[in-house]
Amino acid sequence: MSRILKVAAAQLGPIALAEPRSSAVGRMIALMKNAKAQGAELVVFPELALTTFFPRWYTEEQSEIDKYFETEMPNKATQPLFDEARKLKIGFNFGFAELVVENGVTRHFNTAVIVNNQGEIAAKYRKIHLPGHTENEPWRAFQHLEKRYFEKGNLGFQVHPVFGGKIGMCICNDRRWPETFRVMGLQGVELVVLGYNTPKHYPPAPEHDHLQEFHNHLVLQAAAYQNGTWIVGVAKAGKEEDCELIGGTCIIAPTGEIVTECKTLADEVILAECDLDRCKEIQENIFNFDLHRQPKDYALITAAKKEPPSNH
Ligand code: CDV
Repeated sequence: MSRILKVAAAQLGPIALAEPRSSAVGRMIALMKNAKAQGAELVVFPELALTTFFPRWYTEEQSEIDKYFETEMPNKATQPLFDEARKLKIGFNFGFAELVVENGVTRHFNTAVIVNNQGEIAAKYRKIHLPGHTENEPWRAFQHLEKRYFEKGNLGFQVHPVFGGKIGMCICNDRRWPETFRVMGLQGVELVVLGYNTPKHYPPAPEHDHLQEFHNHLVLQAAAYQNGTWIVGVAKAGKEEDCELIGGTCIIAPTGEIVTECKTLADEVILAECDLDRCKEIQENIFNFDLHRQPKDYALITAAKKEPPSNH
């Protein structure tokens, strides 16, 4: 049986503050049809794909923020996306803000799901590395309030037996942390799918603004190589309200090479034939964990950390 999985990355251009979910879903369906026409079996969308990136705005009104969250999935707004996927027999991955009541407690997560080609949710991930801050910081050109509006994910970094391979997920800031990928690498991951909303401007260190695109590819390429896995990284790109978001959507081979990359900052689809057996080129050689890893010397990595200051 072929181990080649045809994967599309569906970059989204900006989503305006006033843009309804129905519009975002309509754009995603158009991209899904385009991906299917290119032969894709799985199409990957960005983080928080249904709305504008709302953590840019501060409010103390929880009800204002809860408007950006989904209380069920699929729901009325997203059902057409699930229906189209089933009709086209294509799988997809996308991110959304999830509001759930678990054991009587209301919880807010930055979530992504993998949906199989029957339109059924096959796997879920909740973002673990939440960047930004918790209080209003008016000196910033825009806020980044993920630490205020979300809590840390509670599902870990799992690897799922779907689409004939071992597939994992993470979301945006997670990709900057080597541990994210190593935990999945230790489970033999063959494809990691992730979406991101990365501003060009980073208020705490604006001297790094010109490096945003470089850092994006640097971490993704290193992670692919060091774990011998395919990685699909998908941006929400372009000028969203007053914030420039980087593009750079790409598909990376287990050798760390970028196989294909978006050229625009708008809605765009790229595709690669991902031969999952190519993971062995790395996983059985230079990064053969059984032969060469030295975990006893890495103990500090999992030691307890110091508590951060309250507003970070
Ligand atoms: N959505 C994100 O997680 N964005 C962060 C920014 C704030 C640095 C990122 O790592 O791209």
